[in-house]
Amino acid sequence: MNLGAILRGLHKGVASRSWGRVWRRSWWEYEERGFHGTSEASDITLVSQTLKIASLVDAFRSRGHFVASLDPLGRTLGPLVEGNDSVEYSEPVNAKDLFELLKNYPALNLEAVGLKGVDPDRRYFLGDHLRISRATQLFWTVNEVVALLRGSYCGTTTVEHEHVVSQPAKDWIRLMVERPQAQSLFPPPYQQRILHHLLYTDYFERFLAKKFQASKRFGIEGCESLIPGLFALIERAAETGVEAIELGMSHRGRLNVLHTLLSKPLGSIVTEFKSGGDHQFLRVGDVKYHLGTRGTLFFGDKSVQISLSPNPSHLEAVDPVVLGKTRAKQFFKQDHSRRQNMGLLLHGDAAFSGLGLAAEVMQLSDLPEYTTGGTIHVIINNQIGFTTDPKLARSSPHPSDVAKGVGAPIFHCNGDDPEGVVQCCRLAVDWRQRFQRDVVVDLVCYRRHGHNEQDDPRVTQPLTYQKILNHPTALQIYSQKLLNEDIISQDIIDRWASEVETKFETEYVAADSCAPTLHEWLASNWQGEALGSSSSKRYLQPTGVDLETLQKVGRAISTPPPGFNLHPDVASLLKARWQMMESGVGIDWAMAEALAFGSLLLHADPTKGQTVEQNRHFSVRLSGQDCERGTFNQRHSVLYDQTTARRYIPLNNVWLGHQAQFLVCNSNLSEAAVLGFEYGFSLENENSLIIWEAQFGDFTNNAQSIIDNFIVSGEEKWMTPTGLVLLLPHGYDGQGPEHSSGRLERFLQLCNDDPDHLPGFGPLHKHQIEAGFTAADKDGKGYLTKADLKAVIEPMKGINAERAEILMQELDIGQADQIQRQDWDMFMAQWMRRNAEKDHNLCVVNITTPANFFHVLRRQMNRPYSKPLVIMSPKYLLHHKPCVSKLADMVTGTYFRRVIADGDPADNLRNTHDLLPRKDARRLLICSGKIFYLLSNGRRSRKVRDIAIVRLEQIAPFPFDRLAMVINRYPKAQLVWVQEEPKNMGAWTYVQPRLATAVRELCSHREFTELHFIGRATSATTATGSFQVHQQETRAIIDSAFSV
Ligand SMILES: Cc1ncc(C[n+]2csc(CCOP(=O)(O)OP(=O)(O)O)c2C)c(N)n1
Ligand SMILES: [Mg+2]
Repeated sequence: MNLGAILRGLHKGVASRSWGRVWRRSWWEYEERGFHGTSEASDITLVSQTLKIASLVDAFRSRGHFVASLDPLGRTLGPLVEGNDSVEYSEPVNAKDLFELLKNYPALNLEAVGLKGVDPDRRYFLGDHLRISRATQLFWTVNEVVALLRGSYCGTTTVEHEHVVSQPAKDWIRLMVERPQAQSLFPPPYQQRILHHLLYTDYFERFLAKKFQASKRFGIEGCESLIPGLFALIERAAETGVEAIELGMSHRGRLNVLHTLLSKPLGSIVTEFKSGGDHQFLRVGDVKYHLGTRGTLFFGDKSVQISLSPNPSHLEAVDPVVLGKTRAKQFFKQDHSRRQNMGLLLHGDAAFSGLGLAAEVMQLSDLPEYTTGGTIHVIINNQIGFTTDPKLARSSPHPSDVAKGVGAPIFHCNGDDPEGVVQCCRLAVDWRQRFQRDVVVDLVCYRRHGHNEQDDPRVTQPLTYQKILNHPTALQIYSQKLLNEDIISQDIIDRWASEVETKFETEYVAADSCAPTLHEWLASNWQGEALGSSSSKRYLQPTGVDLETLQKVGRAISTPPPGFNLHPDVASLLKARWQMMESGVGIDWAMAEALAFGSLLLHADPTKGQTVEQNRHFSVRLSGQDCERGTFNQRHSVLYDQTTARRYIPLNNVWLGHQAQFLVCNSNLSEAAVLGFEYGFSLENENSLIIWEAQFGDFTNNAQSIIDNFIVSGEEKWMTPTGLVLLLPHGYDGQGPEHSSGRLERFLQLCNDDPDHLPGFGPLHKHQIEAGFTAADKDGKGYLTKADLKAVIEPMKGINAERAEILMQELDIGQADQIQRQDWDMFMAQWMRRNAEKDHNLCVVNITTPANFFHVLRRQMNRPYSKPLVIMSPKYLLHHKPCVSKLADMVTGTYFRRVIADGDPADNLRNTHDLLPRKDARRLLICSGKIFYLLSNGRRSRKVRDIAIVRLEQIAPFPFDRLAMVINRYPKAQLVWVQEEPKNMGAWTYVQPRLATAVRELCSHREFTELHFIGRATSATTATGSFQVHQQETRAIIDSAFSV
């Protein structure tokens, strides 16, 4: 039987209503016999006509979106005819056939659209090709196909899904959208609710526009449907089991989202508008359209918590942070299905298509250790970016096209059809909850005003804005529709409008009397922290660990499971580790790291009388490129069986059932996305050590906005402390410009400590102390009462408040009835000095001993505040024989050393024997990091006795006191800073003024106070590309360090 006969048979089958049987039989016969018999001309015609219709179906599915009515301003998608002003488009070249067809529909000129010969009245068999046919019909006229699919793919909503990889997922989308579109999907009460949301949104912007004409608010006008869309999205999420949503968005419509969706009181927003610059004593956190908030939305008996992340201006930078937070929530709440916690990102059209970070973040979406079970992306596609038209902003038809790379379906919808927007948002949730993959809603709209409200957009887009001026609002359009359909009355709309206006006015007036309270002030200022309002539940604990525990960890991580077929190199590595534990000496860098991780993971051990307070346990998450093995073949945190490729993670087998989890994840190749993700992860729970490792430190500059705008400044801007650790391999080994420097100088430049004053004595501190007094002395008496002081301390319960009380007693303040200004100043200066490290924004270390590395990692979890930690980690030292420590340097009683001098207990080389007494040293070399070993070796080989070396292990916060103490031990020594980096890089520019301050303030009686520099000459590039030149430069540094 040939294909024509099969089709004829199918037609007969339908006539006899036994089509299913005929279908199966016919195809069976077709396959059995093959299609090589002679065919009748009519059969061929039928086949070709059917195929043409099938192609038409495919055309709608794959290219219908090109001709869909997505633009509220009525333009079709296609190349611009001319100019920068996108008001005129030509017909789309990529869907000309569909364009012609729909333009003339329902009068079909079949020939003109490639359907020549198709019988318009005949029903053709499309079988399974149209999903809807499963439930309803198998035979279709061309007219029916067009009617159905133009509604599904060319109306005010459409979906791009051909790029979705999984066939069942693709089928699901077709099933959802290929349906008659004639009637609204929503019952009248639901439609009324959509209208009410639109009205509220619209009136909110009008209200702010009226009250704050001269302010920027980045209003949502032109995309008001976003709000009903988001309501629907969150509601559907609640219905499908979502309990919490992490939300990230940029400026556009943010105030509306904050108020309308997240219920941020209008009074607070109004106060923020009004108070810009009023309270000079406040270190203002950030502009109002960057601030985050939280809110809970209730839907019947279900509720969803929404947490809007604060973000910087850098568009898309918040994306990975939000996803890291989402993943952390899933981890800590044990949401294994990832269906209770979800990420939601709102993007601008220009940002989403233009900024690579959006694409980099999407590439995390299906990676086992980074997936959040699908993110919903909503693009506020107002078809403009600042003053730039889409034509000039991207090289793809839609702004959403980058999402196709990860197989995310893309629902496009016209913002003037709020029901379509709502429907797309609901479908996006259903997709996410069903398939656990990313999905995009491209909300096509326009921007009614300029980029901000002070901008006149007609300057650059005259024709578009002429059109927009005459274009009715979404509220007007939708009101009219519901009025026409008798779903609402004008009276009700008027009543709603007046209620909303009254509400806004009332809250506006009330905002005037809403003065910031002392508590609010504390909550947004340094002083809350300084006085101990830290919300941390951690305590200051020693970082040394008892020997028995160290050995337990060490042995566990040196032991493969029985029968495990190790790679010979790994086998010898484990053997060496075992020996380190047995001998207690020769502990190398990687082992020290593993011991730090392993000991942090362990629960309290009651057999040793430990309580949870004494021994908190912490999960550890290490993420970065190739970090499982380690770029330098040092870590081997995952063992692979050489015959089965089975994975085994020793650190998860230290004490089964009594330890937290160690997560180690090789990441994709994006620095910005992964670092942002880990930063986000670190924000969710302070009781977890989160580490990001760069392949080489150099590559961190790809993530600069995450560092500048979040890690080092987030706490000050948004009160979001982080204890994130960055491991940045750094050091001059002759590997060229891009494998030498972790850009130490950049991190040091970001540190907020004052180079010219000891902590607590700088002008900023003085100003803050002054402002604090004024705020506490509410009625301007000129002194504080005990009650005033109590009001400052009262809100801060717990150990830190106790510390404040103790200090007050020590300084004899707060005992008298009146606390005078000078008492307050002294108290605060002392307090700030004692809390110096806590007031810093970043800790930067360049460590030289494995034991100190062990301690600094453990310290991160054992102090009552979280600060980001940048570790310039070694490469060459990982396998350098002298760079080892003893187990004894990690046991109880030992701790992190900010400074290590010759002969100190923490000096792992302990080579003091040949040196002259300290008082006779003629030079003190001060250095940091790897160069110490070169200097030490140079001194020994030259048999120099009168030059001492001190290592600055913690560079920032600068250990003024410790270093001064060491310097004072060498009264006659000339002070020389030695570094391997060029003079305009490395730590020099940071160290120089601080060391000068330390010497001036704390070592004033010494003979030499000047500081000399030895290092590479200033340079544009970090390092030479020639190994020989590198060696010459290194030799020159060492020679000058020991020259006469
Ligand atoms: C990384 C970055 N580059 C440039 C800017 C400056 N900028 C602010 S808004 C904007 C236009 C954004 O357009 P779009 O993403 O479409 O959002 P819209 O304002 O249209 O809602 C630009 C270029 C920025 N904030 N961030
Ligand atoms: Mg835009």
